[in-house]
Amino acid sequence: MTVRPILIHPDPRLKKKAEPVTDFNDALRVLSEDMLETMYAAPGIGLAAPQIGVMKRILVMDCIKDEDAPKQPMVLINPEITWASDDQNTYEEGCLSIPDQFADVVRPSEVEVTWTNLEGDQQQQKFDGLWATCVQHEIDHLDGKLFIDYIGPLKRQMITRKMQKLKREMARG
Ligand code: K2U
Ligand code: ZN
Repeated sequence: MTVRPILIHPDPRLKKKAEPVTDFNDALRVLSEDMLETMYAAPGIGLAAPQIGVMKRILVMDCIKDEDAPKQPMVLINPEITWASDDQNTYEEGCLSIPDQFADVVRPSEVEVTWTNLEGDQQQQKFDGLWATCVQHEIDHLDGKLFIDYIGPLKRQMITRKMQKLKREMARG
């Protein structure tokens, strides 16, 4: 298992649409394990493959925030939202690819998602609460969409400039 580096916005790979997964092989299993290890190490409650530079439609989630509770890791391959509630929730979102920046994002409070699991079986589940926010945030990543795409252009530009400065400083080491 390997903790992989997480791409920081702005990065063209974070704006590209990821490709459907077609090979359910051991490499996919290793990728999902690396994604879960990278997510827990961040720490985070979700991670999408494009965030580690892999342009494949796979995401991992574990929105159990209580450290003492048992972990509930989920691996969603080729996920699709098949239903979304009219009722909406506002959540102050962050992103592991846009560190230390937060903004209120309004999303449907409940979604139904279908996906394929690592065994290649079709799954379907309704998510609500933080799980609903997280799965929508991660599926957005698979479509090259970031939470800052939901905020005004001025705040988005300010955040992008902060990240460009951060990357320049990181490059200097
Ligand atoms: O995709 C990511 O960048 C991981 C995101 C997932 C997420 C963002 C907003 C709301 C829910 C999930 C986070 O950075 S994981 C960090 C985190 C931890 C607890 C609550 C919210 C976000
Ligand atoms: Zn994110």
